Amino acid sequence: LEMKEEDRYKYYDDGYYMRRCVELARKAIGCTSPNPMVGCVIVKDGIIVGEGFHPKAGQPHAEVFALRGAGDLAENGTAYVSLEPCNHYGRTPPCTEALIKAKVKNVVVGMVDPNPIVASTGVKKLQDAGIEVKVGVEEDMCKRLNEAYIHHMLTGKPFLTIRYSISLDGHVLSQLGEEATECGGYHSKLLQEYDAIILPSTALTETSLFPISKELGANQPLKIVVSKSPNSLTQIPALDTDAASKTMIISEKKTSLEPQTGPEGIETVSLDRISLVEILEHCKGKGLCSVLLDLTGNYEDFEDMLKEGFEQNLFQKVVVEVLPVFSGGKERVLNYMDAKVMVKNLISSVSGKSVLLEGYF
Ligand code: AOF
Ligand code: ZN
Repeated sequence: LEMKEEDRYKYYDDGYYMRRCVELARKAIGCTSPNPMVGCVIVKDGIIVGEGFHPKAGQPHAEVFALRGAGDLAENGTAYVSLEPCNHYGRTPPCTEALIKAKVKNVVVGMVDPNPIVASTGVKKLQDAGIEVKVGVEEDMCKRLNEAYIHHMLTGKPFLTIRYSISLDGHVLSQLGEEATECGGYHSKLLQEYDAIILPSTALTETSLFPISKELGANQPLKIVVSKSPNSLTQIPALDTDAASKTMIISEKKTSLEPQTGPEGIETVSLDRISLVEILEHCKGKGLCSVLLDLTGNYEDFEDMLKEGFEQNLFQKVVVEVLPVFSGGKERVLNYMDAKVMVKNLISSVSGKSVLLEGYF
């Protein structure tokens, strides 16, 4: 059967173009907070004539880039957007107006924007202008893409994930799987997704434990270092100013770490008792939308926070890496509480030689 190249695309369905939107949106992982990640494609006669994604808060929205690429070809075309087009003047003008001006015929939306100043008004505005709008294509995928943004928008609190590695004999491990220790591995990618990561004090001296990409434009999450013992903090090597501005040290008052004794340029916070709720409050105050509690390295100081997190339902998500090893030795388990906690929507995947499990609370 002979098929012209351009006809090939006519057989793609809405889901195909929406998945492309999500793929485009993910190019800005870690860079858009507090804004969502959004991707957009403009399709004319089955062919993608314009593509775009939202690169960073303050910069134009996905639709603007896609419409720019499409030019006059947008007229009578279909716009696919992973999130409902905005209908307000924020840092940028409303995308609904740009779509109406470009005379698109159809708009296909992945999910409604939970932002109360948008929340379905974008869809209505387009419909009122005579554009046919379809909502909810690849909705689960679009929601997962922006799980932190949605949670933060609806609750005003940062999205909190707990991560750790375990062995086949069920011990919690202080190290990661081989592939995960390098930049580009799943761990490094995960760190990129969060606005802040809570780490044990060993993370400051053993930087290899947290392979954060230094690539230009890569997200540099705030490192919140938790330490109960002041000794470990005096051993911190001088950090460059860039890293220092992205590091915060949390200690307990009884260890009497005065702010001025902290390494230069690093914000130090001392609390009566190290608590996850208080750390989250600090993050909220800084406008951070997502936080990762990472149990890598010497995480003994985290025990109270684990109890607190489970008892007070503070976690939204768990990511567990199962390593192909029987670690033997003394048993090391998560010490949190007696009650049973179930997770939902479990997803498993393979990362190098390890298995990754992700679930939601
Ligand atoms: C879209 N397309 O690519 C994004 C949207 O301050 P602004 O102007 O950037 O507006 C931010 C809000 O716009 C954000 O909270 C969310 O509701 C929406 N984000 N909307 O149509 C996009 N990033
Ligand atoms: Zn917009």
